[in-house]
Amino acid sequence: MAGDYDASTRTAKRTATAGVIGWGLAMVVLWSVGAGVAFGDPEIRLSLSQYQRAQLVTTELGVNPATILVNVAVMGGGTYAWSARAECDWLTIDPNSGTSSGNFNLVHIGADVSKVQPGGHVCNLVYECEEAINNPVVVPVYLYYRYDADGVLSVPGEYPTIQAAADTARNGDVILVADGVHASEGNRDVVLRTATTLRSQSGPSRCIIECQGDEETTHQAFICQVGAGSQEYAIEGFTIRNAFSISGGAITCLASGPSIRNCIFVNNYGLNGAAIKGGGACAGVEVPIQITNCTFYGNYSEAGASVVNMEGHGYDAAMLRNCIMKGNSEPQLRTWPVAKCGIPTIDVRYSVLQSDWWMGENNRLVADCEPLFADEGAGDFHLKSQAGRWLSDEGRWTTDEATSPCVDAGDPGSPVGREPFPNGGRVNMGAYGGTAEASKSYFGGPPCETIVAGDINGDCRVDFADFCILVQQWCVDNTP
Ligand SMILES: [Ca+2]
Ligand SMILES: [Ca+2]
Ligand SMILES: [Ca+2]
Repeated sequence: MAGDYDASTRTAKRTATAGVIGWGLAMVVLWSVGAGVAFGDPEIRLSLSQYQRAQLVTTELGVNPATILVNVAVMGGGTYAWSARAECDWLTIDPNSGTSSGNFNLVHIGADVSKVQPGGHVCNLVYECEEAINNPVVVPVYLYYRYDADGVLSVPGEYPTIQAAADTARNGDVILVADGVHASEGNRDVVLRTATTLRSQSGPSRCIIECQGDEETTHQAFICQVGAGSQEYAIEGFTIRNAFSISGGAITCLASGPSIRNCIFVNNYGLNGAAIKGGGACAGVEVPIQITNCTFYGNYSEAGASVVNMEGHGYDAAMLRNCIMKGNSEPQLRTWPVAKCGIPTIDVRYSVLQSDWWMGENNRLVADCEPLFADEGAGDFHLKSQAGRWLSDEGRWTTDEATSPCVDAGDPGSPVGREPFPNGGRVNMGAYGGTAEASKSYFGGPPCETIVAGDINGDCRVDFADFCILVQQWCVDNTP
């Protein structure tokens, strides 16, 4: 820190007074003499500037971080008293006053973590000297209070908010979010700067990011600023609703390609892209945004796309698999050419769309493939099934009079995951596909009472259909 003194305020003040008495010219002469003795107006000097991040870091619960040292002096040819104070209660300053005749005083800056919760914090440190022309000098001090032993940052168990966890997370960490409707500051407009997987505790029916955005106060859910070349990371198992944004979407990916899995996007609004928006720098993004088993319902964009809007993302921009889109404004998908970046691509497979504007491989239309949600008006996007549908509120299975065509209609190459038996040996489309809440496969009768070895799809027979699944998955190894 030492050796780099804050010259910015000095320059500004000098410019302001230079015209009055030719002070500027006089100073040039004095400085060029280089006598090493300070003349003129007294001035606070620090070995720290607002352009250097003063960081305090601790990784254990209740343990204060090591202090950092800051030199403070008052230059000006006399002896002056200075004092320092914090604009918060956790920042400690020792000593917090002194006198300087141009000599530097050493000050220890620290944090009392008993006054804060784990997470990221910032506090202004204010140095004052009444006679100084640059009084007061204010510098921000950052505190990273990371408490974690296992790489899983629990919200709110260990960190009060998702943002607090994200502020101290490292690449490869998991932020685990407890069930509930998360509507408060710190749980929306969350900026992710590290390749950290954000996961709900028990899926999208129980973990809701309620953005509560409107024209007056815009809010998004997550803004990914992880950067190019970062390792893989994911956003998994959330319902994200009621975002309202002008330039972004419910999830905005700035030069950043997360995997977005098992999420439900409901009633999000964005002027230039509603649910997911990709964009930012066009170079160096080698990882596309991978959107797998997501459900999009009732999202609306005026000038962009309601589901995925890509701008200048370079490379293969977005890949959708096993998704269901219904009741969104047109267009649902859109790419925008950007100078120098070319036109980004969106690749959609094994998904249900509501118009044929973007029909690709193995996609189907809502018109001939009505997804049969349990109760879309009430926000229940489990698929109807005669063999079994999970009732999240009651914690039990029920059956319907019809079975959704989205059951067992996902990519045969996608893992079936934790889908309960009978699962058809094939993943379902939509947000519950591949999870323990996936609707069961119906084969014209009640599920068989005993599981027969070799009956992969669960239709109670061992036949060629099972053999086909076996062949398709032959030698696939999903060992973590
Ligand atoms: Ca932990
Ligand atoms: Ca299935
Ligand atoms: Ca079978």
